[in-house]
Amino acid sequence: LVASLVQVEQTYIMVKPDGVQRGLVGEIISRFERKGFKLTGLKLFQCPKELAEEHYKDLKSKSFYPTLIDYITSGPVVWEGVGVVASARKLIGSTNPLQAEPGTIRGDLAVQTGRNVVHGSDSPENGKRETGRSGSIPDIVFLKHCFSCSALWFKEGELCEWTPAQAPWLM
Ligand code: RTP
Repeated sequence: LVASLVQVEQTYIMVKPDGVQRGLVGEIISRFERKGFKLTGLKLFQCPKELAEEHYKDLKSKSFYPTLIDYITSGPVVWEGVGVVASARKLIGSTNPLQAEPGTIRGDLAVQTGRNVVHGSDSPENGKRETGRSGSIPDIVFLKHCFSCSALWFKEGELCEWTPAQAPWLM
């Protein structure tokens, strides 16, 4: 058994409806895979209004809130890894795609703030709130089972625990 001492985080990455409709799911997932993060949960579904309202409750006073709720409907994925929350935000780029750097997902693939193709948790705390997982999970070789969770976007049993088959260059 090999245990890892590094801090592992979880983030909730949502491919937003425009990303799904534009066929960018594979491209966005691919960027996180190539970066080296581990996919632990993936599902495609129509987001209920109540869930969208709970997810974006901090933005309730904003003028764009109603259109934001209308916009959000499907396609969440979860990634975990060392520093994945901050790293994912960099891969995603600025909220306004016109300010997002070339090379970032929004910088390369989006134009409008209201159609910015992807979401990423903005803190480890919100990563836990959105995925149901938190903190460092020992990286135990040969252990593979469904992980229990209950959070905004994932129900108990919807996240998996797995160890990459190859050498652990990446988390
Ligand atoms: P997200 O939560 O979706 O990852 O986005 P973020 O942190 O980069 O930006 P945030 O300020 O939390 O805004 C959440 C989402 O609301 C939409 N938005 N529209 N029309 C507007 O001025 C406006 N501002 C924000 C975007 O879809 C943004 O991602």
